[in-house]
Amino acid sequence: MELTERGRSRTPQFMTNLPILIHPDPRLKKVCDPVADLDDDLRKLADNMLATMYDAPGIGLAAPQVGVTKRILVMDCVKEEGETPKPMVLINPEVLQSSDETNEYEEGCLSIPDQFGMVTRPAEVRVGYLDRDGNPQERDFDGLWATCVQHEIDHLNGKLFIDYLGSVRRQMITQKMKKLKRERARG
Ligand code: GNR
Ligand code: NI
Repeated sequence: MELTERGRSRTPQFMTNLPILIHPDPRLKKVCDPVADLDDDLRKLADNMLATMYDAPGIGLAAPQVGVTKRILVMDCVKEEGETPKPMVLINPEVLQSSDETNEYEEGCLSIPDQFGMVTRPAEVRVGYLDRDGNPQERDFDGLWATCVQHEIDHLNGKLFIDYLGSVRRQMITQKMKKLKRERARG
């Protein structure tokens, strides 16, 4: 496996990369279950999700993308090389408030490789969640962070960015992904 510069610099050896599910997959369409108690296994899962995200590389990752249908997401939208990374773990996240102002962003998804589409979302959101230590937090996100956290929370509700596109474009992307999966399965 080839590590990116980000992956090499940020992924300690003891963390593991997890395989990322490709759309279409029934696990990507499920409404995920809330985390009832945050134990060491779930903390380890979150750490492995961060390692997987940095290695991909991506700016966010939701548990269903690695086959775990629980309400856990990780993200780090610090994009510039050389800037201090800001890994975040959000458990049971909930959007508490959304701005009327919207942002349009060309979104992609690690579960829909190499496909992109414009999605309009609230420009700012206030999100409540439990952090990695199980402490309740409330935080305002804007810019790319706001887009990303809403994209990830959508995953926890079985929703993908292509669900915001027209049905013709969505079906075309889905057909491409089916073909990609067939090719990968053949090897
Ligand atoms: O890495 C990712 N980039 C991205 C770009 C625009 C909007 C959302 C995202 S999230 C995506 C990683 C991913 O699929 N997370 O679920
Ligand atoms: Ni995604």
